[in-house]
Amino acid sequence: MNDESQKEKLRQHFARRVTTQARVVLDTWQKINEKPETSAAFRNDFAGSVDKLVRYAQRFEMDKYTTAGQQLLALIAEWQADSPLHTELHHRFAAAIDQLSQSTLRRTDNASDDSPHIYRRTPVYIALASDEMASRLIRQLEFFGFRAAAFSEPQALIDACALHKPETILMDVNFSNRPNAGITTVEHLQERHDTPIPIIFMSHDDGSIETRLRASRCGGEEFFYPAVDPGQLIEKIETYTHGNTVEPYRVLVLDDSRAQAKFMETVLKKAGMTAHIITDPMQIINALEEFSPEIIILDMYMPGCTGMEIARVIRQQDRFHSVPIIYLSAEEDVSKQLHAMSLGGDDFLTKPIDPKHLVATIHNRGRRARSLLALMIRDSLTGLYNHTHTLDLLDQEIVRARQKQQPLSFAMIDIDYFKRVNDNYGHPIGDRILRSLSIFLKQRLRKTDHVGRYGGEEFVIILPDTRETDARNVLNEIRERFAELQQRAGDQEFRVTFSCGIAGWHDESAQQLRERADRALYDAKARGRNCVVLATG
Ligand code: GH3
Ligand code: MG
Repeated sequence: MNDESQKEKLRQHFARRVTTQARVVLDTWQKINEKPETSAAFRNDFAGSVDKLVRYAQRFEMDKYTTAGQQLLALIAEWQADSPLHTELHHRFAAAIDQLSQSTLRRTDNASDDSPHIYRRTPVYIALASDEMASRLIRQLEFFGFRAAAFSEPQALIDACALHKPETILMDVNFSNRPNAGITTVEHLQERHDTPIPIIFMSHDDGSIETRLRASRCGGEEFFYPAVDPGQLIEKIETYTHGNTVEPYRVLVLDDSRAQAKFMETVLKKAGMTAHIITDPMQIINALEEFSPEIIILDMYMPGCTGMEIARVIRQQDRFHSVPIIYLSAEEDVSKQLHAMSLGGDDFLTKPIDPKHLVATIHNRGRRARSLLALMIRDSLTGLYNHTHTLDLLDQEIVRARQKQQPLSFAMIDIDYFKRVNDNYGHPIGDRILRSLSIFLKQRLRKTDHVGRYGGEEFVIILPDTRETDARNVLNEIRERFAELQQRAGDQEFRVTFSCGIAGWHDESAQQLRERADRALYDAKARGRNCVVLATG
């Protein structure tokens, strides 16, 4: 081994020590965070672990960790020994902890041998009248992998939004304990932003039409009255935070005029879409296969064939039966346009094309097509992939794993004693738990993992490029965290656990892989539930 590579090895060795220590800090924080009222007991442990982190990080010159650790030390100095952490300091800690966990995530991203990591999103701001409720919500949200921050004064919230625009704000109509101050604050706030921030309003005592109207006019997307249930709230927040991760639409354009095709390409790319251009109608079959468009734009008149004829051919393939087709032509005659639409088209745009009109049409068609597709492949209760689609995905991932010579893991999850949950608290609460587990899984797995609802209270996860031992570690972590969640039914609280079986793919058929995971799940149940078991052989 030469000098350089030896040095690099040493560096990596020490780097791992620092990241391991950072995880110890994060774990200790977790204990404090879960139960602030008993946090005094953990103060010294926490201080000790942060101190060690700073010393390691300084020694090995890992600046991000040093800075994050020093920030924490400064806050610990403000935290009186033997007393619980108060709310304001708790928030400041949460921000510093967040920085630290970001650093550990970044390391994980680079390291090739690390297991999947948690995704953090842009923040959710909480502006309520009650501080106590705000910190309870933040803890819940953190469990689901959201970053949340609470505010108690309008100006602080407005400043924070200017600095870092949140994905959504949960706003009490009586924010900061003044009647309607929440609405007034939002009205001010929205004036400063080009695109409005989606707001979730809540009110304990005012559900009148006047208040609801005002809230809705300033960007209120939801209005919770009289009470807000944390479970429902998290579902709503999940919908607004999803909006930002919309994949660009894949648009196929067939136009024999190269200039026109280029023009369309520029407009579409500018609007953030992925465009694929062909000028020869005979290329259409190839393009469909390779590009797999979500929307197709066809010129009406081309040498050799018409757009309508091409549309007919496209529609003859099952896979493209519902892909929207938009015609382009100079045709002003409405009856001819109608005729074209009856032959499998969905819309008509006349040349010269107005870019704004083009983009709006594609957005409308694309959104509808996606939501129809979602109905076909997703389970309506949880929004996860349904049974059939999950099986399709598993087949695809096995092909890919074989081609790329990569590992692949398959996990099956089944909620423990779920029948009792339904019996004790009712079916709607059971449904809520299914949704909560599905959000929990989606938040904590990588984007490339597929989560499906296999049946009733059974879920499956496909983890591409993941060894079974890594998959086990990830799911075990998720299992522990999920079991800690307080579930609620009215004023009763209870916990729910799940069992999980995992099989790594060993060059076998999808069915064999599923059977092995299923047997491992059965073993997990037999071993007393609330555990993760790896399949054998
Ligand atoms: P085990 O730990 O052995 O898995 O026990 P269990 O009670 O979870 O298993 P069992 O298979 O006996 O019961 C599953 C229950 O899940 C029965 C069914 O009523 C419930 N269930 C299935 N689908 C849904 C659903 O969509 N919503 C609700 N609320 N309950 C469901
Ligand atoms: Mg069960």
